Amino acid sequence: MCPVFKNPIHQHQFELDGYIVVPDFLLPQDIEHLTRNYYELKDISDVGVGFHSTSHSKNLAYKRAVNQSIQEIFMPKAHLLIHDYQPLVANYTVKEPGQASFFDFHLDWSMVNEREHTSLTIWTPLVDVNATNGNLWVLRGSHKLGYTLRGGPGLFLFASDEVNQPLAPKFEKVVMALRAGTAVIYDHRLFHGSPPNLSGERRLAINQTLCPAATQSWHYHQLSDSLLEVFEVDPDFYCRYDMGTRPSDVKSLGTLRIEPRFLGQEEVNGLIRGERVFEGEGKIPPFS
Ligand SMILES: O=C(O)CCC(=O)C(=O)O
Repeated sequence: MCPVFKNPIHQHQFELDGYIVVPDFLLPQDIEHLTRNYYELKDISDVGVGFHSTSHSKNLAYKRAVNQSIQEIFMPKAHLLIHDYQPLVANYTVKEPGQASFFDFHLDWSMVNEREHTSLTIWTPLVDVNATNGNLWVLRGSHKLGYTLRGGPGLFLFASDEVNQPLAPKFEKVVMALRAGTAVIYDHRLFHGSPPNLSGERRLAINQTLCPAATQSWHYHQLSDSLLEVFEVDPDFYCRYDMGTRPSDVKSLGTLRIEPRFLGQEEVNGLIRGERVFEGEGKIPPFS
């Protein structure tokens, strides 16, 4: 696979751990702008409870406006760090105060053919985050678990034969305490999650997803326990798509028969081997 990062230290860390941490990815004025933007664009159909993301909205114009306004800020900064990658979709992830904002360990959708390419997310909180207000957790090194396929409806997680079962506790859970504007850039094969926001304030963060520039994005849709359909999708698909439905306005590449081997939450959580808090130690200079 082609290297993702321009800086070999970033690349080495990314290959080893499945993520890197970039302090000061956003400047204070970016944080202020993106926070104001969330409230100015705010969609009235936004569910507004527990954990919610602007990607859950049914309002296409709203999703496109969110996407564009985030990409304008994120992509020039991403290009300083990352080789030739294109934006797929960007959204705000929001945790309202309360237990319902818990988002347990999971994997994001596959967005490319992961046999050949690496897609990723730049996750950046717009407020300081810690164990109380819904910071990010990652399972360090879990991008090496083996080949999986992920997609909709919901967040299905199919594990190939390369993923030995039963799963053993072998990955360290890293609990990130981060300043606002710090980016966690993670491989889409990396398990991550976030605890509930038990503070009294809303927690805002941003997800920007990317894939290599010359690469076709794919979306996997589950038709039955043993059948997936694969679609070639353009970046705007991720705004247009009516979640939960079979994609209708993109090219189908055909179906893929699989031996049902789905990983449940209990098995995923069984991968955790201990816990460590990351508070910025060993951080890598941002744009060197
Ligand atoms: O914003 C968060 O707390 C986590 C978001 C997340 O894990 C996701 O959108 O996949």
